[in-house]
Amino acid sequence: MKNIIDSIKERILVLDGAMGTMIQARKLKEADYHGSLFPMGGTPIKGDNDVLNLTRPDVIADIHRLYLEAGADIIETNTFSSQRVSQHDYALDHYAHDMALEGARLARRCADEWSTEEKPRYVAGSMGPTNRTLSMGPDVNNPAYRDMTYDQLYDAYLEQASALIEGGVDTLLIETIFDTLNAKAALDASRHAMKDAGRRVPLMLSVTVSDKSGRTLSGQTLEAFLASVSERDVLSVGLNCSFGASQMLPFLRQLAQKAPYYISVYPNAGLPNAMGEYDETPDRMLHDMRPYVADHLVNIIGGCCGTTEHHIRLLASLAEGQKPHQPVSDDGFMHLSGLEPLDVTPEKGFINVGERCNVAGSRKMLRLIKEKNYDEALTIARKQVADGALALDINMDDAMLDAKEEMTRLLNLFASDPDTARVPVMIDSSNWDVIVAGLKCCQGKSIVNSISLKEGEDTFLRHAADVRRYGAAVVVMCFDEEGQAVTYDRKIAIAERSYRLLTDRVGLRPSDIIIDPNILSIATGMEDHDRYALDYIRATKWIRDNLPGAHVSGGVSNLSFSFRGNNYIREAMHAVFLYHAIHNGMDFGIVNPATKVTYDDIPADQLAIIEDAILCRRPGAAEALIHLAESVKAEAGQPQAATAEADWRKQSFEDRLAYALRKGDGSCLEEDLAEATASVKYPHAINIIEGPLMDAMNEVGRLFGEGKMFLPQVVKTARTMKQAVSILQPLIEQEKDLSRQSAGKIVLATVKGDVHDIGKNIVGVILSCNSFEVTDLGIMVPADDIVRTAQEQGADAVGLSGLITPSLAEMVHTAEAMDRVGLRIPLLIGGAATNDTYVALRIAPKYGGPVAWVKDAGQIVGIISKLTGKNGPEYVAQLKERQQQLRDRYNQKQQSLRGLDEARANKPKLF
Ligand code: THG
Repeated sequence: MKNIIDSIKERILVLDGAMGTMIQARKLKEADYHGSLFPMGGTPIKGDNDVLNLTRPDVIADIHRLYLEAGADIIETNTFSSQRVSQHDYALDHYAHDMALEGARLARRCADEWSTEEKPRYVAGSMGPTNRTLSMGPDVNNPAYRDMTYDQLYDAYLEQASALIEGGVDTLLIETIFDTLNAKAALDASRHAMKDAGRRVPLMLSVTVSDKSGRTLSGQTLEAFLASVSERDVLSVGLNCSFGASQMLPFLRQLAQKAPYYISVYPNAGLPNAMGEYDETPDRMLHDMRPYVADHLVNIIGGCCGTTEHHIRLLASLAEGQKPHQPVSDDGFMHLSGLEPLDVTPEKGFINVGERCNVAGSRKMLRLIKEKNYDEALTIARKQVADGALALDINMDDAMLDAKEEMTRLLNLFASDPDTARVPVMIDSSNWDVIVAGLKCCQGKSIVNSISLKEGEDTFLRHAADVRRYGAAVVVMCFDEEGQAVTYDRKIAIAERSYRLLTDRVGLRPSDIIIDPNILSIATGMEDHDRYALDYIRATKWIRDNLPGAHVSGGVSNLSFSFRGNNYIREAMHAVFLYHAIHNGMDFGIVNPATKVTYDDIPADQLAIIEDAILCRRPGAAEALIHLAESVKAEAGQPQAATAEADWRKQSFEDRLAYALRKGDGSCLEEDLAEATASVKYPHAINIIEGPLMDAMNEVGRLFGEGKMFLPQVVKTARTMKQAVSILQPLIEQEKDLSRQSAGKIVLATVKGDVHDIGKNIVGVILSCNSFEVTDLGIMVPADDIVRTAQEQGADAVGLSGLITPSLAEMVHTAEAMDRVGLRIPLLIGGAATNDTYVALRIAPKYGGPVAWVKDAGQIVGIISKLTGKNGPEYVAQLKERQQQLRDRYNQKQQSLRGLDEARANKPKLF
């Protein structure tokens, strides 16, 4: 029978629809999930869909059959969360393997029942992203913190992938990718599982874009994502979940234009409605999917959340006989990435890599890391990017530092700063463990700096295999068993030997190889060193002419070590050196991006002397350069011209505060807030929060809504807001009328399963400024903790926050828990996922006390005061009446829709 690779070449394949929402629709009970395998009691496991592979396989098989019957060529195993990381929430870590194995066997059996020679059916082993993200930490106050390591996730995925392969899947589908680093761990584990099992299956990747900017949750653009996974043997890439089909079209187009793979798409049944449900009809979805097929953008189509066998049946008819997408061919160029892509094409010219985050190359960096002043270390990285660095070299090698720990911390910290994380990193260490630790922190495609033949071929090949494993590019230093190459002949001999080993033995793509033929110091007083620069430049030309695809790099500042302290001469030498080296093919360089001297700036007489020394054009050239250096005054350290970046300092303090928040730059907050508090416009510190700071936050909200900012940027903004508030806090305390009593006690929490707390933090601040005593339980708070705290504190109200759709269900759950213990205090609901229809329909009926929806932070004080004030009962009655109206209206609408559906169903068929 044809395998999936044969079939995908011939026609558009149909993937099945949603599993999760199909299971939900069956309204299974807690007991169904337990079956006879797990005794009732203990942690509730209702909602852990994958457990049904073990306890209700009949239900899962039923759904598989519906999809097969509807015409699906590929069915997905019910194993989206069958790994230890996700199962930990249900205390079922130890069953993860069995869930995956049974899930695969079940799907295999069903597919085989339906498979025929003409229409073979395939099984895709579903691997979801887990409930944690490696590229972003959950702690707003400690951006370098992560709640999971790469290795932990890798182990979990290895167990899952091995079980899926054992269960007989035809392909592994790494899906709903919201963080490329999670996906890289899944790819890494999948390949190892295949090797262990001795059976290779193709890999399918499916990304979910989380906002209108078309980026992943962790902030990567789709092109950056493609660069990150380019080194892998991938069958298809595509998009799933995200939004409905029509909104996904432009993003899928981008992928189809760039990706040298087959293309898949399986959208949700529209956008979630007020109830968090998906209700786009099959007809509507069919209509929205037409352009994908008509424009030949896809090879695999199917459905995600909310789709049913009815959707799939129509998609199968849509795909029938249509011409599939023809993947674009690989352009053969190097593609690096951070949050954004860096395409190393000939037009790019020269890639300057910032050298300043190197403890061995900067006294300041060393001091900052030793003092654990990471914030300032980050400002050095930011400045280099602002100065135009296209990538950043990072080196933590110092005898007094734990280089592995510092590399991990710094890369995680940099990853949390969207301006810095935009560019790829070059992980620089002479200790291999440090490099591997660094690679495990990067969602982008990074550069390893470096490997060499210094310790012989075995080590070289082992390191190179790691480079490939983690999907990086690599710098190869021209060293071999005999040491560093200083002459032209040895440089090119080692370059060639390294290149052959990497391309022939390791299978690296030539474009991922960067040769470094060693930039060594000239004019040191030793005649042997006179030819160093010239030999580097000649070797560069040879490499570019003879090793196709390979790039050439070097550490430029090495050249001028003997002129330390004389920055003018150093910079002039670098400019001249680069001028010639770039002409001869050098296309990467580790440099100080803030360099001010350019080739054209150098007076002719000086230029002649410097050029003579670098190109070794005449005897005595080095001496002449040393002489020149002594005669020119060191002009280093001149104040920098005001850059555009600095212009914002000239604006009003309101504009400066707005800028600081928008950029997430807290460096001038102290100064600007001092000015604001001294101004008569804002008599009280709280007025600054309620005025310019809230305005700026709203602006950020608007930009986010329009897709002009993406989530990591918003998180940074929130961090800056927090910083501003903590600067103002002492003043606010002072200004509080001391005789005034507490206005009430409020317990706040972001519900379980959700890590977002930007809005909630602002609510907390506003409440405390208005004399409420706030207990903020933080993020991911289980219902029981919220209930207990509210009881212990005798709280006057509880506020729940959530940004993602699943938080809605968790809020209902929390309301029920509050009701059970007899709480009747007001319950306030807020956050981007919420709306008043949902509150009225699903939350309010579950709780005996008043439940109010808080549209945004600005409303909080008004609503609480009304609820708890002297006309409280009246307000509550109004609130309840309004909620009843909302319920009535909703039910009426549903009824009329149902009527329509029935009318449609009964309509006699005319043709
Ligand atoms: N090839 C590759 N990687 C490299 C190098 C190379 N990594 C490190 C180094 N060489 C490139 N980086 C630097 C960084 C700083 C300096 C030189 C090279 C430098 N620093 C000032 C000095 O030492 O005088 C420090 C001044 C200060 O403390 O601020 O010159 O060749 N693959």
